[in-house]
Amino acid sequence: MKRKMGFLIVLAAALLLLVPSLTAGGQKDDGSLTVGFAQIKEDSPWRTTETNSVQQEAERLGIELKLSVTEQAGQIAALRDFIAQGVDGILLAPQTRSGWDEVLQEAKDAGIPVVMLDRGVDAPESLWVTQISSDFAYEGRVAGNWVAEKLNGKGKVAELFGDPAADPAILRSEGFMEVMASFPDIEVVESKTGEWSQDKGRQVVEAWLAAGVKFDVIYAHNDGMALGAIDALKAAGMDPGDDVLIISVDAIKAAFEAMERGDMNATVECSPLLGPLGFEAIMKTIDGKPVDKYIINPDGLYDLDNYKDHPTMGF
Ligand code: GZL
Repeated sequence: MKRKMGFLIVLAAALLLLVPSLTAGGQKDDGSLTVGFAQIKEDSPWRTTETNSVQQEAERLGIELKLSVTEQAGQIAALRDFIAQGVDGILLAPQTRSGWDEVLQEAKDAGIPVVMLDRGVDAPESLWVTQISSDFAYEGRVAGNWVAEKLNGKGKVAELFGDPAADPAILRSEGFMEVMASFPDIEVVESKTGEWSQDKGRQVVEAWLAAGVKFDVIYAHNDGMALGAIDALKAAGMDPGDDVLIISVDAIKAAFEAMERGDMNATVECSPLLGPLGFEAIMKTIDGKPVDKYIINPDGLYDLDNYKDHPTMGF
């Protein structure tokens, strides 16, 4: 009987030693961190560059990165999975502005800091640490002022909208229209979503051309849709960059190549290199240090006069 009791005591002690390493989520015995990143499923060079920035920074810092790439519904499920795993922090690139309150509350209740990467949400500021992004309304105003100058205050503009539910699209349009309001002789004749994609952007412009819509400028909320517009104008025998001016946002390499060919006229920079800032915000929060609620990346406009000045000729 005594031998049996002794065995049970040894077994219990061994289990107690094992339990912490089996039950802790991201908390590693060596003190290293585990961070979940809920990225948007989107086939775009901008999005790929952002993901690479996060992965490279995680590797540099020795942080275990759990990457999920899905549409918004999948992003909510990914956050719940990260919470269940007990990660130390979450990076979220929110596909849309709304729908986050409940899961962000769950993360807060679990004591897990959430950093918004490259877009904003309409959830209460108390539920997330910081938003790290460009100032999208400013980008829209920069584009609007460029258009007003190139048109000498008179002409027709067609707008290729991003995802109407997404923060950058909503604000890039608001900023642009704010400037257009000061130019009564500039008419925005069309505004339609190209869903951030080159293929859909091409389809939208093809339909405008087929319907006989006339415009002097296309303002696209991202370079992908602008490249689609270029495809459509060329297929119609037109000369993009001359017959129709093209301005967009993102400053991806393909936009600089299009400017080099004379197919495109301008792009407003929107840096995807957000990994370092994202992890810095998480680590400062874990260390109890203050983090600004909005960390805004500065943007510049690159057109045919200065595109060669960009340090990397695009992202
Ligand atoms: C902006 C980012 C946008 C890019 C688009 O921070 O969210 O998402 O401008 C992409 O190219 O769809």
